[in-house]
Amino acid sequence: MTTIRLVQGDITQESADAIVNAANSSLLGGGGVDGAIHRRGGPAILEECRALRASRYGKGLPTGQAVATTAGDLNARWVIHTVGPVYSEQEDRSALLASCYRESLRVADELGARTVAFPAVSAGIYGWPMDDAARIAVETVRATETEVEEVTFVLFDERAYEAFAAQLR
Ligand code: AR6
Repeated sequence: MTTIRLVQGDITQESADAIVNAANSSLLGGGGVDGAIHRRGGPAILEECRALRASRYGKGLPTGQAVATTAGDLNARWVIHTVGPVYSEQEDRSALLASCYRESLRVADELGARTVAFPAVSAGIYGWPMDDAARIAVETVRATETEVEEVTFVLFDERAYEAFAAQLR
């Protein structure tokens, strides 16, 4: 059984075996959590991302997939980069968002990570409505078979925290 915890705050201050980044397929950084992780984690993360682009992901990391790098100066052993879908009103992309959580946990299992911190993937710049993003996140983690013992959702503001708390009630 995986325990789910909620924390309100900045994920770059969290300690966990693995911290998940809401990246984009370029793996070369951006705004939001991605920017914060690269700023606080330092250049080692970007260096490894560039190497991954050069070796395995020349066309970018596909949406819904996940890949790990070092965590640089963060209080973690690894950063797991996942690419959430951009929200669309025309098309149901929720399977891709669920895949981000499932694939991140799969990568965590491969690494042997037992504690994993997630942000609310896609619920910022990518526009996913927070209540629905929280539902997909919690349902998917609950439904995934994993060796990860503790998943912490680190929510940036009270609104996000409340949306996740409602899913756990
Ligand atoms: N700690 C925890 N949560 C945070 C932090 C933080 N330091 N900063 C922001 N959030 P977003 P996305 C919240 O935009 O929607 C980037 O440019 C934020 O309030 O970071 O998946 C990437 O490179 C929101 O609730 O990720 C991509 O291009 C949630 O984290 C694109 O943004 C996710 O917001 C990805 O967009």
